[in-house]
Amino acid sequence: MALQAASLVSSSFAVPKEGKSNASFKDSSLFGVSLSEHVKADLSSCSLKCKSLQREFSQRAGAVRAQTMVAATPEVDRTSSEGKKTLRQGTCIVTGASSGLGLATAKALAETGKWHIIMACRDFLKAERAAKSSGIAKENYTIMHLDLASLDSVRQFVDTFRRSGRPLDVLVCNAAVYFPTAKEPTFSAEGFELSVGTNHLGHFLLSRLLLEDMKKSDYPSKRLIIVGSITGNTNTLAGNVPPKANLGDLRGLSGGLNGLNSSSMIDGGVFDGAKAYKDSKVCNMLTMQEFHRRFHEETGIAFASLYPGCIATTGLFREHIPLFRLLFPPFQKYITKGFVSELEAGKRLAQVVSDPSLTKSGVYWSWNKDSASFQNQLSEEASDAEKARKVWEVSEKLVGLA
Ligand code: NDP
Ligand code: PMR
Repeated sequence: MALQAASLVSSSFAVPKEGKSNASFKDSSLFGVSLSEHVKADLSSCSLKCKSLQREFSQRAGAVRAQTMVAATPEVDRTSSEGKKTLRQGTCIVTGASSGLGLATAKALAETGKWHIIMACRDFLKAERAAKSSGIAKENYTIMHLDLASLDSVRQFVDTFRRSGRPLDVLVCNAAVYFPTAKEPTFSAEGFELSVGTNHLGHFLLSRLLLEDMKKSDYPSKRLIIVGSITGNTNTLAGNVPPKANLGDLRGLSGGLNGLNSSSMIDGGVFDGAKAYKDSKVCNMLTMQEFHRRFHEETGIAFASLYPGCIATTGLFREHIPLFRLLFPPFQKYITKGFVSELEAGKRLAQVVSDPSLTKSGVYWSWNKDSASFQNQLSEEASDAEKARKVWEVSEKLVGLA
């Protein structure tokens, strides 16, 4: 199997009070309000010293080129021809680097020459084509198979990465799925509702396992980053578009999100794909803070989440109705003014990876209209330390770490 091979190697718009809305977005509605409703939106307020060996091999299942790196133990500093000490090339894993934000980030980082990107993707061929067509130099990336909807795949990815001999300096948890029009839940390999299973649980296991690798790295500025979102934050207008994120008492998560003996929703409610996505983003943001509390002091690793802006053109909206996909980008560009291009969003995430001014841990980054980064405020729920601890403990059990 090709994938196996790869794995080797504002405001009249009424902002409802937190937790009071139970309206939900279905395919009969657009932008979160029923098409029959009036949109009352006034938005005004609103180098590596490593020797790299690339093995090219073709596979029957589609001439897949898999790259594996055989890396010598790198030194943090190397001496340039002018005799100056320079930082070695860093290694950064980006999940879901085959499109959208992940791809743009991989490109932005690779272009600096300072990073080797491990593109951790579920579709090897797509990732290879994406890397090539966006012009990422061959020596600056390696594709490794990772399907976050399977915990076995996550473990296998970690093994593959370890066998590459590379150090791990930065991990970017970027991949996500969004099923806004689904009437029924779908499930991951282990039977978790697919959006929380992929966006949260898959990344939770991945980052927990790879923390050990990051601890070993001698890189001076190690970072673990998860892409959060404004839509999971109910202290914003965007976060108040129904259905709103709400993890409740975590009864569904504790039950395994399997839709059989437990609800497929974290709060134990009826399945709603848009809410499941937003809930998963709250888990992402809580996870980063819990990582910070547990490991920042000991490891020096900076743990952060971010909202890069509304990248309304990405594949994230592939499951949405065509009318939404047509109108969402102009809506975000001209009405909310929250739109950001993939290129710009990629630069923002790349900043969180490597900008010397963004080393703070336990924070949530956002950008203002002039594209300047600032430390943003999370919603009450997304900054609830007790909830973060509970999400962490329940997630540990679900992924087999406790
Ligand atoms: P895309 O759909 O373009 O990118 C998502 C990536 O995740 C794709 O590469 C996809 O792979 C990958 N992916 C999905 N499922 C899995 C899986 N099971 N295993 C491995 N990889 C998987 O969307 P975006 O670029 O917009 O999303 C990137 C991040 O940005 C997400 O975390 C999203 O929540 C966040 N975000 C996006 C915003 C936006 O406006 N677009 C706003 C705020 C946050 P494949 O190519 O194979 O489908
Ligand atoms: Mg939202 C300042 C206003 C703002 C911003 C920045 C976003 C971002 N959105 C805003 C406002 C509104 N949106 C308003 C007023 C509405 C109702 C008309 C609205 C609707 C809406 C829908 C239906 N918005 C959406 C959807 C989606 O399906 C997207 C979503 O929730 O995906 C989970 C979405 C988004 N709006 C955003 C952003 C960034 C998204 C999508 C991406 C994400 O959170 O990951």
